[in-house]
Amino acid sequence: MLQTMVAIIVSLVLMLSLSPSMAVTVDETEESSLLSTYIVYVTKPEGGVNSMQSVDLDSFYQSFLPVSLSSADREQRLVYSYRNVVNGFAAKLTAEEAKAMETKEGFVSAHVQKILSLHTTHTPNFLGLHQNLGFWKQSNFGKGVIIGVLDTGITPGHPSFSDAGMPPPPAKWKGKCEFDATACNNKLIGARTFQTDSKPTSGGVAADPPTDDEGHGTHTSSTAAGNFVEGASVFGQANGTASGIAPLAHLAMYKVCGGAGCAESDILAGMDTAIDDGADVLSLSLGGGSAPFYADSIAMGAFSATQKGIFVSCSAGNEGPSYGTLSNEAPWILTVGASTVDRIFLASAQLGNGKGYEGESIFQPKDFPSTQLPLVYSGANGNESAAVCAAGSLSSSDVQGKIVLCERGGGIGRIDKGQTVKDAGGVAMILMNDELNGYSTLADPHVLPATHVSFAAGTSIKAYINSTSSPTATVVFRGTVIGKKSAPEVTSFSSRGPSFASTGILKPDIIGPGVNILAAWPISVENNTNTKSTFNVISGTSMSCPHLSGVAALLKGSHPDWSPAAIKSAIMTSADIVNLGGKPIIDQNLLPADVFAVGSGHVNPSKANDPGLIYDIQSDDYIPYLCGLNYTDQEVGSIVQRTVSCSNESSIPEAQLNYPSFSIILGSTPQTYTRTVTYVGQGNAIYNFELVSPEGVDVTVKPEQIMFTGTNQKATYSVTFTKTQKSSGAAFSQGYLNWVSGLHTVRSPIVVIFE
Ligand SMILES: *[C@@H]1O[C@H](CO)[C@@H](O)[C@H](O)[C@H]1NC(C)=O
Ligand SMILES: *[C@@H]1O[C@H](CO)[C@@H](O)[C@H](O)[C@H]1NC(C)=O
Ligand SMILES: *[C@@H]1O[C@H](CO)[C@@H](O)[C@H](O)[C@H]1NC(C)=O
Ligand SMILES: *[C@@H]1O[C@H](CO)[C@@H](O)[C@H](O)[C@H]1NC(C)=O
Ligand SMILES: *[C@@H]1O[C@H](CO)[C@@H](O)[C@H](O)[C@H]1NC(C)=O
Ligand SMILES: CC(=O)N[C@H]1CO[C@H](CO)[C@@H](O)[C@@H]1O
Repeated sequence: MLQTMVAIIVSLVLMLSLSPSMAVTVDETEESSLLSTYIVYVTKPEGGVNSMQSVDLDSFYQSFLPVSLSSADREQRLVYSYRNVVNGFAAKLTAEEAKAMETKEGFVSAHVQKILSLHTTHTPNFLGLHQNLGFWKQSNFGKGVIIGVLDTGITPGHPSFSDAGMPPPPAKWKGKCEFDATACNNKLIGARTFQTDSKPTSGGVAADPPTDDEGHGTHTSSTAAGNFVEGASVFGQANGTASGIAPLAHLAMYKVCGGAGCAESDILAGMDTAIDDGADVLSLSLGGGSAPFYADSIAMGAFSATQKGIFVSCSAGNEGPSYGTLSNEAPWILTVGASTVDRIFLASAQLGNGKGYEGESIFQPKDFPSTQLPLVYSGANGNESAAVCAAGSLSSSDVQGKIVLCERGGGIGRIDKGQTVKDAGGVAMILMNDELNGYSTLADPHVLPATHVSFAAGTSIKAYINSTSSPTATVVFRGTVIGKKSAPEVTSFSSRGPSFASTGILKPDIIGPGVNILAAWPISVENNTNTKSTFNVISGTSMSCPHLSGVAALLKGSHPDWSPAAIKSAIMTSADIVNLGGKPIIDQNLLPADVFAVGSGHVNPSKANDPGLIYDIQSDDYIPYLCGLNYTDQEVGSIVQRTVSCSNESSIPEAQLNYPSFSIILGSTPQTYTRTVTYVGQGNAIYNFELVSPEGVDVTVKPEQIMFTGTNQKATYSVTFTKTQKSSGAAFSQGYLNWVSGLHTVRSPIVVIFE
């Protein structure tokens, strides 16, 4: 988008300087090219915007636009009038016009919209959901719940979006279908496009149907709520019955992303509409990095959604494994990191010295011979672009008929590296990780026989190549293998905490399946075996987010009275912290993953359905929290959409929010926080605490026991954190607090960051 803008300006400058006679005709274009889409926040008019007629809302917002414009022009410039998500609008303005607006009464702030990016079968069973028993059946598969997905569009007619067995949408549903009348059904109950930058708009209504040209939105939608599809596979791998996590939930697509990314004004418009339409859960697999919540449109929109009882699940980002790389950090959002499942698409690199290294590929040719081939390292000549198999970098190397070892990285796509090898006459590729990605490998639809191996394996393979005058290797394809005991593992790309926007809230909240996820795909994925498929395997926190959106829909189905914070608490306090083998969850280095990687742990839907205790939060509880972040009254007011005076509110430190986890920034002064839990079990219950104190910290909990005699009773406890004398010098340390009854363990992770 920015690049396009720069390109337009550059070409205009060229045109103007080279052919002055054209100046007249390009003049208009030049003027409009200086218009940017601004998000403008204003204070609410008397009586609020919610009750206003659309025309009145439009004219109220238009009153902020330059008076010099004709009313027709003002109508044109107003891109979106927001009703629910924020007090504000999106409009096309020049920088001068935006500046001039600042003096208008009721103006709060304005900024040029940012462009956010996407965070790009077997998984229900991996999550303990089985078709004919337990929680899945009990939850009615999310029947009657509506999941709104904000993404790249959807593919109507795909078998995952069949409405077999689906009831009509609930009466409250007000959404629209912008496809041809027959494309929507009882599964896909709504589909709309919000794409201001892809085409001219009149009043913000785009003419394009919300078709998915990319694949991402079809994949995420079917992950959250795809219907059962038998015999789903990709290139013959992962063959089985595919289904979303909430296969009987309804879907509504809000297409807010296009080729250039996802524009803030469109995201806000999608959320605004989804709130009006009657969605129960919103799923956003996109983001734009950390920002204060008043400047983070997803956080702003999500607050309004949450206020209306809508659950919002978002991807954590793919910027890992470095610390502090999260998107979507607001405490009212469920922030979802990505982990592996126990299924691998096994392809082993088998060397001439008899050693073998396990790797992955989704493309598994049946006819690839197991005979040894000459093996070369692409970077053997010391050329860095050859080492990462950049396009054309191997054209002068002799790789004809050979198997080539390429390194990950250099900004070159993993599949593109294979194409480079193929173009240069190579017959196969071993793709080795860089050090940062460690043991996290991915199964890709490679264009030639290939395997992706760890950094450690790659280093050994390099040493082998160096040790002999005629190194050889081959790739042995072993197909789909299920039951990997170290799953779930946190994958390298999953963004890590701490949260910049609010370090006193531990993020991410949860991890879920996000690596090598099979789900619906619009176009046939082609490969050189000529296999066509309407499913694809891709990876990202984009893939883990809709798993959690589906889980939230199941919980909403089984507990219609639970607030978004209650559903979130249930998911977090019941999460698993061990893998299938009963060992601590590990990361890309095969080391125990820390809290900034896993948050509360790996989602366990059946346990989340019966959490014992809930840490609930009401919308108004966020006001003292936001004041405690030292936001101005106006900033807090624009998030919560009402007039707030922080000096009148009881401001609280971030860690005092009734959150189901603890993130404490600790100096020499002891700190005490309280939490209030609500009992959601049956009958009497006694809970005792179980504590693992973070190293270097003394933790005391009062009282030591809490008792309940009936459902929905509340109890408050306090926790005091004191730094002990001996300090290991670590930047942070972690532990956890469990409340344990005969039936439940309610777990809260603790992280203490040392000042
Ligand atoms: C998938 O499994 C089904 C049933 O087991 C079988 O009939 C079908 O041939 C398999 N498809 C592929 C592509 O392996
Ligand atoms: C590496 O190889 C590429 C492609 O052959 C070439 O363009 C580039 O100049 C080389 N770089 C160095 C440092 O030799
Ligand atoms: C290969 O061997 C040479 C000479 O023994 C050594 O300098 C070099 O570091 C080795 N390279 C690798 C990748 O092991
Ligand atoms: C807010 O300001 C107070 C007083 O200056 C300070 O103690 C506190 O740490 C600040 N909070 C945050 C989140 O920055
Ligand atoms: C703050 O409290 C004072 C005294 O109670 C009151 O007069 C004032 O209106 C309040 N301000 C806001 C913005 O609520
Ligand atoms: C990406 C890719 O290599 N696609 C190939 C899939 O197979 C067809 C038919 O053989 C080729 O034409 C494509 O190039």
